[in-house]
Amino acid sequence: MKMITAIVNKKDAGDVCRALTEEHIQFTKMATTGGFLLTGNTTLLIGAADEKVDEILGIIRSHCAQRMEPVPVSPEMGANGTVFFGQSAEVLVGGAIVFVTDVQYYEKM
Ligand code: 2BA
Repeated sequence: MKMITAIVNKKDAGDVCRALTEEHIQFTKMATTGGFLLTGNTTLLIGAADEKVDEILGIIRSHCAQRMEPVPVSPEMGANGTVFFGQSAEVLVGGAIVFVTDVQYYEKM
């Protein structure tokens, strides 16, 4: 058995969750925050039989998109006391960040 931990852009999370449910794949959904951009994303925990992993990764892959997201910039004070925003930057986010780990033991109590 494997544990799939998928960090999904919140714009894609609804589609990914719907597609997993349609295929009767169980998951737990957590509201999480990216450490760099400090914006919300969704982390899915999916316990799955080894032979289901490729199918699940395919579902996640086909419902996630890569996007350029702005990096927040701090306002700066101009020489004449006016406040302005420095040059904005962007980073490429997602589609999804996925970790697949071995499950040593599983029991439904
Ligand atoms: P964030 O930490 O908010 O990062 C958003 C995007 O910012 C990242 O996209 C990456 O393109 C960029 N980025 C992150 N840290 C950076 C840094 N120190 N310098 C420059 N750019 C940086 P993704 O790589 O697609 O990651 C999307 C989200 O997935 C991340 O949101 C984080 O919540 C999670 N994540 C990514 N890699 C991870 C890892 N190794 N372990 C745990 N979570 C991870």
